[in-house]
Amino acid sequence: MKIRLPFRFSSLALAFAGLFLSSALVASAAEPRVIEITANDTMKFSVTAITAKPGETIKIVLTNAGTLPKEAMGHNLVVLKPGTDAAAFSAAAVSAKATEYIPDSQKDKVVAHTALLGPKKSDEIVLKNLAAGEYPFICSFPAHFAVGMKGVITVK
Ligand SMILES: [Cu+2]
Repeated sequence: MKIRLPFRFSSLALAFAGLFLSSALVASAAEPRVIEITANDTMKFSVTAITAKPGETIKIVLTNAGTLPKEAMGHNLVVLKPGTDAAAFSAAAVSAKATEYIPDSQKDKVVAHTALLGPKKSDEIVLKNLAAGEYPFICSFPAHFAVGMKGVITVK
């Protein structure tokens, strides 16, 4: 009995270590990397370049840190498919107020988008299992793209 005890303890310890290790791995695979982006009344995204690895899942949290009303200074973050003409998307968005500046004619170009946010509001999008490519992102509120509310997610 005395001889077998240490063996039992060590195998138990190993089993526990294995459990901890596998649950840690599962947790890290399930938790996407979070990228916090703010926008404000000066019409700028705080982050304009994001890099990710193919297969990675990222969560983008957009916060409108401004104070002006949503009707005058709303912000969203629209991730477009690689190769999309972001200027054309932005131009079409001007007449899409009813759908919060996501034009029906361009919907097939959208990977994901946040809601249109008024002051002090946040929304998030999760981009799962990203394929390699350069994904433009813009704020599609009228004129904001032209002023520079744009960026790119590079997956490579
Ligand atoms: Cu904007």
